[in-house]
Amino acid sequence: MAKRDILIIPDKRLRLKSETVKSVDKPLRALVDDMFETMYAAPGIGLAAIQIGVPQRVVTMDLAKKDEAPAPQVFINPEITWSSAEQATYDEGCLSIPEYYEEVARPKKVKVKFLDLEGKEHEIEADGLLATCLQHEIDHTNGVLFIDHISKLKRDMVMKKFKKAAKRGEPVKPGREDDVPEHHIG
Ligand code: K1U
Ligand code: ZN
Repeated sequence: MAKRDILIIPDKRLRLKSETVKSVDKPLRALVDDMFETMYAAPGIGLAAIQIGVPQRVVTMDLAKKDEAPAPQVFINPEITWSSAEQATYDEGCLSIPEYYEEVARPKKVKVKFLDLEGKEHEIEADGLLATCLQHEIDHTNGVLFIDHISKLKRDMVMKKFKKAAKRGEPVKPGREDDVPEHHIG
């Protein structure tokens, strides 16, 4: 197992459309192990393989709360087969856009088809944070970022800040304190 570096915007690889996984084999399981190590270390609740520079349609997730036992989940070739008309809003973050949070409206419920680590197909109906996180991660597999769902004005401001930091080789510092919602602090 190895912790990998997470790509940060404006890295162009984050805009790639990832490839369908052809075979659920040993190298794929090693990739999943590395993704979990990277996701837990970040820390994050989800990760798409492209965020560590691997353009394969693989997603890891763990939505367990701090006081709960770990609940790792893997989604290979995840695909949305149905979305509700009803929308829900969530204050989203992204490990590839550190320290930036913004409200995003997405379908409240989705059905998602995927393969597990044995190559077995499943279809689940997701609601709440699972629905939000699955849509966020499936977006990553298609080269879409959560800032693509916010206003152009806000997106341009974020991109400008990260491009400037990348040029200077600096990490991006959090902006105003009210950029980060209270439940994400501490
Ligand atoms: O894909 C990613 O960049 C990971 C991202 C997943 C996500 C968060 C919120 C809504 C949708 C998708 C993160 O994990 S950001 C970090 C985060 O939300 C978090 C980290 C530690 C504890 C609790 C939350
Ligand atoms: Zn993300």
